Amino acid sequence: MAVSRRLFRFGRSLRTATAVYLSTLIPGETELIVVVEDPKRRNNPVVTIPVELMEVLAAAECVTVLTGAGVSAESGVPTFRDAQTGLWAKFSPEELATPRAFRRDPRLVWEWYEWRRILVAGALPNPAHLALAEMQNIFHRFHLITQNVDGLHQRAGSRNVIELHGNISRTKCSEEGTIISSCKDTGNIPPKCPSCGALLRPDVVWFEEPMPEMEMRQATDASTHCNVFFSIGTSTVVYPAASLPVEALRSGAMVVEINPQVTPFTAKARFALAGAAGVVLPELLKALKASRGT
Ligand code: BV8
Repeated sequence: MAVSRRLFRFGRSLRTATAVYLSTLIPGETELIVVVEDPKRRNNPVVTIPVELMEVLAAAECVTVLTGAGVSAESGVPTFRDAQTGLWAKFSPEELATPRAFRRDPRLVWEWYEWRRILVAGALPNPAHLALAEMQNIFHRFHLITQNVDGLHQRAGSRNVIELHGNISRTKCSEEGTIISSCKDTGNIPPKCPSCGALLRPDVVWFEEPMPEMEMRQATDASTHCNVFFSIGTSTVVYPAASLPVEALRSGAMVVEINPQVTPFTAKARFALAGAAGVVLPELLKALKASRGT
C-alpha cells in the first residue's frame, strides 16, 4: 500500500491536537483522510477539508448526496450493521425485512416495525442531518437521496428528499398498495385494510422487492448529472442503492465518501473522510460558508 504521509496538525501538541489527518493514498486515486477526534474538543473540532474538494465545490453547479443508516447513528437509531438489541437480537434485519417473513409471521414483522417507529419517533435530527439541510440552500442544484426510512432528513428541514426505501411512518395495504393514513383499532395485529380487509404493512421496500420506479429514476438522474457526489454513512452493500456512487463516478463526478469505516466503495472514492458524519459535515458546511463569505 503506497503511503505518503502528510501530517496536518492542529493545536499545540499531538496530545491536544484535535484532528490529525493522516493522508494516506489507497492504491489508485483515493485520498483517505482519517479524522481522529479529541473527545475533550467534541463540540468545536477543527477539521480541514481537502483543498481540491473545496475548489471543485466552489465551482459546482450540482451536488448529490446519498445517505445510509450511519447518518442517523448519532441520533440513536441503530444501523443495519449494528446488532439488533433486546428481543430482536436473534433476528437479522434482512430476515425480517422481506415479503417471505411477513407472509410467515405478519405479527412479528409488524411489531418489529412498531418498535422501530417508536424508536425513530423519539429520535432527533443530529448535526449531520442539520448540515445537509443547510447545504441544500448553498448549491444551485442539490439532491438528497436516502436509504433511511426514519424521516430524520425531512425533520431537519431537507426538502424533496428522494426516499429510495420508503418511510417507516407510512402504512399501506399489502394487497392494493394504497397508503392508509388512519384505520380504526380493531385489535388486529397487523391491522386490516379498511377497504379490502388485507393486512396493512409499513410503506418500505423489503429485500427482494422491486424498487419504487419514480424514486429510482430520480436517484439515477441525480447521480449521473452532478459535479460532486457524497456517499455518507452507508456500507454500500445493498443494491441497487450501492450502484449510485459507481454511476456518479462513471459520469465524471468527484465522489467523496464520509464514513468512519472503510467500505467496498472506499477505494473508488476520490476522497474518503474517515470520520463521523455529525463531526465532518458541520465542518464541511462551515468551510463552504467561509469560502462564500456567508
Ligand atoms: C431489488 C427498507 C429487485 C426496509 C431496505 C446485486 C448484488 C447482490 C444482491 C442484490 C443485487 N441486487 C439485488 C440484490 C438483493 C438485495 C441486496 O442488495 N441484498 C444485499 C443484502 C446483498 N436488494 C434488494 O432486494 C432490493 N430490491 O433488488 O429488487 C429484485 C427483486 C426480486 C429478487 C431480487 C431482486 C431492495 C433493497 C432494499 C431493502 N430495504 N430498507 C427497512 O428499513 O426495514 S435496505 C436497508 O438496509 C436500509 O434501507 C439500507 O439500504 C440498508 C442498510 O445499509 P446502510 O444504510 O448502508 O446501513 P449499514 O448498517 O449497512 O451501514 C451503516 C454504515 O454507516 C457503516 O458503513 C458504518 O461504518 C457507517 N457509520 C456508522 N456510524 C456512522 C457511520 N457513518 C457516518 N457517521 C457515523 N456516525
